[in-house]
Amino acid sequence: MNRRKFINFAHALGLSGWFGEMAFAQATTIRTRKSATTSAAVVDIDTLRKGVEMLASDSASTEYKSWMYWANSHGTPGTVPPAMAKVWSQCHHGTLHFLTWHRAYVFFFESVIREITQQNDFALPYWDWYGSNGIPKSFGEPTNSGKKNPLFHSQRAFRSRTLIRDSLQQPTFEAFQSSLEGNPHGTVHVMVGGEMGSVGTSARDPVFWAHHTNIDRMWDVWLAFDSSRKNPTDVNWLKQRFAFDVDGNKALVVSDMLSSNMLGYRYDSVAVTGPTDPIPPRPIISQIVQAETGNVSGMTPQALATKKKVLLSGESLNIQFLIPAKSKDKISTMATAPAGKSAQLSVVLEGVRVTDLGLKHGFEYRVYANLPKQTGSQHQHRDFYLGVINSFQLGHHAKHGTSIIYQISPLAARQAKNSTWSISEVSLSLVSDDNEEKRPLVEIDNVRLMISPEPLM
Ligand SMILES: [Cu+2]
Repeated sequence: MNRRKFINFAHALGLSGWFGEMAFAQATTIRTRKSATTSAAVVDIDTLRKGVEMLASDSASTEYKSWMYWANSHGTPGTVPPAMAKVWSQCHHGTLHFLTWHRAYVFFFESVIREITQQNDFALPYWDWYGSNGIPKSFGEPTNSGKKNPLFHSQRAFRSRTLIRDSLQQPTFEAFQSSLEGNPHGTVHVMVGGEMGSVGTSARDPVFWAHHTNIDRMWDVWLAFDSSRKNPTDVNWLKQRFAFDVDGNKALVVSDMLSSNMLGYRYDSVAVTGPTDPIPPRPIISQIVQAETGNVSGMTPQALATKKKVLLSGESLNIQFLIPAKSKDKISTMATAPAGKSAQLSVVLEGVRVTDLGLKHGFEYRVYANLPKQTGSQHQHRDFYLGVINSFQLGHHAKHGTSIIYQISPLAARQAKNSTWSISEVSLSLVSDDNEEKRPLVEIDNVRLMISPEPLM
């Protein structure tokens, strides 16, 4: 029962004033979700071990209290039987409900563990990937006190990758959420690899729950940063309801989950620690394209340059669009004007497809605009960072190809002001931490430098 409902209930019973408040304080337990690597989390980790084992012992995946029911609720690699259509393969990715759906999902899973283990104080431990190195031991070791560790998963191919904190600097919920979903969220999925590395199987790996509990924590971290941070107020967003059982009784409405407190839990910390994001050097391998800027008006969307057939391996790649000297002023005015005031500059990746090897191997590129050849202390990561492309988010577009659009203008305006952009070129850097892999992981039909009267997305 949440606070608002209790207070209404108290009023109905004729309870009011301090008595209602006191009864509320006693009736509601706020449980604490703890970092998995702290000693405070030991009891919860033991409970989770027991719970996972109990869920796994029920082999009927259509049972609410079975391991595969919860894994399938997130995603399945195969087709969903009609009877389960409302509850399986429900995860929201790339939508405005990435954080909300996953908050509800984690909440109901946590309640199931609490119920079957009868540990009323249980709260899910989280994996603080910013503050700690690698998978927490409690999830990463095959055995625990001489017995098989239910939180371990043998199909992991853990590879370390760079975690970006820029999402936490985004001023709006929408921008925060979409940035967070790429990196760190998708990055950690790819980093763990194995079943965690693709949407259809990720929740089969127990570390999924510690990962998504920390993603949920990031929502609290973002809100706690300062009072200007606000959740959306859109009515349709607020009234969205997510159900997790076939009868639709285990359900939550977004307006009832706007803070973790509303759902009866808190986090032991909303601080983010760990090193800040490094600005990578501009990749050494460069593909150069001459831009055609002859009759650029900016009145209709227009490609200034196209690089055809780009193959991405694990090596970092820079694509350089050269701007002819005579057009520098014109392009610079267009690219650095505020949105709505002049034309906007974008880079569009068309026909992005993952190769079979890319699907199997996993990949991530951090995408930057106009990376300087040498970085200095005056540079900030967010002045160059556009986002990430990784196999977790691209996995389901693997075969048919998809388009990705990056707005260059807002960054270019800041870069021009800081004199880090020379305007004789626009460059797109795809930075990978996997330089050993030389075979193609991703194919792109066209990489275009576009100018248009409005932002393309
Ligand atoms: Cu996820």
